[in-house]
Amino acid sequence: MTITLRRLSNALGAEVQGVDLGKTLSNSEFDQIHRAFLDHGILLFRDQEITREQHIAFSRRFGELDTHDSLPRDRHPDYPELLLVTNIPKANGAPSDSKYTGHLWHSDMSFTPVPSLGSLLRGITIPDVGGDTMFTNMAKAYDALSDGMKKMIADLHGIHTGTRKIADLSSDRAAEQAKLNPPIAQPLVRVHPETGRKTLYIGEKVSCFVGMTEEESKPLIDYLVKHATRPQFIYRHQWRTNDIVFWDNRCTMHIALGDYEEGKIRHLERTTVKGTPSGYFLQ
Ligand SMILES: O=C(O)CCC(=O)C(=O)O
Repeated sequence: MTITLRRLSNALGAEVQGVDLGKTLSNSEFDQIHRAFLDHGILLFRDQEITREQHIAFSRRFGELDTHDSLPRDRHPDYPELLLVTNIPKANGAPSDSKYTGHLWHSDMSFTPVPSLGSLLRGITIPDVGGDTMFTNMAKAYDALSDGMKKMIADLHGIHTGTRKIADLSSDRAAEQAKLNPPIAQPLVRVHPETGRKTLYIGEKVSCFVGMTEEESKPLIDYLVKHATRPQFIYRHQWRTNDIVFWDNRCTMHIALGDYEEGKIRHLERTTVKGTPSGYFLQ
């Protein structure tokens, strides 16, 4: 296979062409993909008509896979390595638990002691219009801060929760999530373990900073999220069936826009590669 790259935006992302993820990649092909992942933060593979097993096998080359114990309602009943991101209603007609997955800016598994290295999301059924995902480059966002701001935030820790939009939460799901995933403190500035670059680790699931009240923290959280999501740091992905998007959770953040017509089916499946342990519990 001859692998070529096409950049997706000025800020981040590259499409990898000439790869069939249904086949076992040689070490040299894997190394090229791994290098591209570190260089671009997001990789897009189009036209990958692969099975669940092949999706899992490719993902596993990047590290141990999460079995989604922190999100038990959303995992595939037969494949714990797959997380469902679907609006297909349940058999009893109730709304899907993952209908609103990702509707806040976040980095995957930041609310757990083992935040994710990267996620591989496969588009299976995509609305004809919309249902896009936006990604932002958190290394560039960090670099663009003033020296004064960098100094001020250097030692802060954000408290991450698994909470999502209120409209999303049935009260039993909220209670279950809170029990499974107690609030965890994560450094606001992290060093990417493979590139050595500093990155901002913030998002809309951060409730406050350690040692500060929510009222005190909110203006800074809001500022940093607004700063990190400026257009110059963004790539907006328009999904097609059989796309696989692989993002680096250590240096990017993303949001599912929900910009599609109610009633249209949107079904994707995700593997989550485990990262290195990070953060500490408060109690
Ligand atoms: O559905 C999407 O576009 C993104 C889903 C998401 O945020 C996630 O899998 O973490």
